[in-house]
Parts: sequence; structure tokens; C-alpha cells
Amino acid sequence: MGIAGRVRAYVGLGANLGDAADTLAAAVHAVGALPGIRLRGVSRLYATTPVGVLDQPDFRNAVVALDVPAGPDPATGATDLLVALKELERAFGRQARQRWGPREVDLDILVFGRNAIATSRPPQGQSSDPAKASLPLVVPHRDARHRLFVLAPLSDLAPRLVPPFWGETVAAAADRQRGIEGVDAVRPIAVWDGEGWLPLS
Ligand code: PH2
Ligand code: MG
Ligand code: MG
Repeated sequence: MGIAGRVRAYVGLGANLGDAADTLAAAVHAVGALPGIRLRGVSRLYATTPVGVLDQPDFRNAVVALDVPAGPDPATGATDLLVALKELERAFGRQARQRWGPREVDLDILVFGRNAIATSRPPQGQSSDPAKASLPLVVPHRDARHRLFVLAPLSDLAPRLVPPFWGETVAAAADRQRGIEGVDAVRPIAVWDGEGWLPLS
């Protein structure tokens, strides 16, 4: 594949068990070290109020910009990235459970270039949650547009991006969602200094 066969992808990172900030720092390094993948940007780190199930610890969330192989077609390229991310999730979960007790990291493909993708997941790309295992891979991520914990860090990296189907920029969606969820739902707490998180005081 030539140098043109590359895509800008955005991946959301989340964790709320164990030292979530440490986990996300390690996850940023691990994603950036995947074969063929280059780390192009890291958002601020946010402390975020749980969405969905409310009775659980606050999350830490961030987004990374990646330069990844386009693959022979978008569905294949995105599926390859998905499989690599799911392997990382398993590796983190396995190590964390053995050593420090429960820990969890969630790595979601938010955007894969200009592509709109809906494709079945290979076995290695399925969720460990049986209820979700058979869901297709859909990119842009279905919920991203309505979740401030995704929009705020994505807007750090790509405020003027208009993902497929959205009809608005990431920054506009973040502003709207901030009005719905409130400014305190998603709080920046650190910046990436190239190696780890530097706390904002
Ligand atoms: N992830 C979820 C459900 N709810 N809430 C926050 N604040 N951050 C998340 O990453 C998150 C969530 C399922 O993936
Ligand atoms: Mg998720
Ligand atoms: Mg996920």
C-alpha cells in the first residue's frame, strides 16, 4: 500500500475503575504503538459524569487522533482497527484484573476518515458483553453526537470537522450538548505533554 492509503481516525477512550487517568495514559501509548498506526494528537483529559448508568464512579475520558492504514476498503480498514482496539481492551482488562483488581478501558472508533460504515463484526472485534456482541460496527459512532464526554475532547482536536451525517461541526455539537448536559458534566483536568497527563491546576 502506498503512502496515500492512510486515514485520519478518531478514537474515544474511557475508564472509571482503578486509576483511570493512569490507565488512559497507558492506553494512549499502547494505541500509538500499534503496528502501522501513528499518534497524531491527544485531547485534554476530562473528568465526566456517568451517562446511562448513573450509579457508578465518574469517568475519565479523552480522544486521540490517529493516522491509520486505509485498508483495501473502509469497512475492512475500520474492522482492522476495531480488532486491534479490542485486543488492547482485553490486554488491559486482563493485566488490570490480575494485578490491581477490577479495571476497565473502553476504546471506541468515533470517526474513520470521511467514511460512513456499517459492517458486521468479526469474532475478535465483538464486545465481551453478550448483549452487544452481534451489533454491527457503525462509524461514525452512533452516540458520539449526543455525548459531551465524546464531543468535548473531540472538539479539542477537530472543532471544525463535520462527520458524515452530522450536518454540523464537532464544536457546534459540543456547544449544543453543553447546554443540555451543563458545563459541569465534563471537566478538563489535565493536558497531554507527550508522555503523560499534566494536571491543570
Ligand atoms: N461510557 C459508557 C457509558 N457512560 N459515561 C461517561 N461519562 N463516559 C464514558 O466513557 C461512558 C459513560 C459506555 O461506553
Ligand atoms: Mg463506549
Ligand atoms: Mg466500546
